[in-house]
Amino acid sequence: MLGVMMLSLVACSGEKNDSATKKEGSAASWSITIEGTGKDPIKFTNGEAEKVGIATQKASMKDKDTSLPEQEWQGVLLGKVLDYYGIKSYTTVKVESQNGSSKEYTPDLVASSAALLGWKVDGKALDSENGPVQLVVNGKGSNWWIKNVSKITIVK
Ligand SMILES: Nc1nc2c(c(=O)[nH]1)N[C@H]1C(S)=C(S)[C@@H](COP(=O)(O)O)O[C@H]1N2
Ligand SMILES: [Mo]
Repeated sequence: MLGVMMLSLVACSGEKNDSATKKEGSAASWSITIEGTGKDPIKFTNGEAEKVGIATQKASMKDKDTSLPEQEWQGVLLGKVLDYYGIKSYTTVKVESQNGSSKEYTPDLVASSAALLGWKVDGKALDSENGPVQLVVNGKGSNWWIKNVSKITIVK
């Protein structure tokens, strides 16, 4: 009986994953710290991302006057993540990588659908150079696309 149930679960889970440890929708386990909320730091994980709601949308990077080829990204909208945690008023949102490089984003951009915390591009999980999670900013240059996102700071 249990065997049958497990089999049907496997059969029903949509997407195929490379490894049994990977959850559907998320490429891998990851964690991003959200600070500056006035409360304890938040541990935003791939599991929480599924609760926020996974988005699949096109994005293209700008390079000088041209748009690079459109890619299909899977991730969560940055604005939706902040909504999920009830984070409302702020001056900017700072997104920081593992190596400490960062950029600050305006409330308008954060609330728009252009800013996505992405972990999959064109159906493939990000490599270790860019991922596990990269900030994707549709229509902006590469300096806006922070790789290896590890911390988000709410600047009040
Ligand atoms: N983690 C991380 N992401 C980053 C940076 C960085 O130093 N570290 N630099 C930014 C800048 S200024 C640029 S121009 C692009 C460079 O990305 P590329 O090497 O893939 O062109 O990454 C952006 N994202
Ligand atoms: Mo850069």
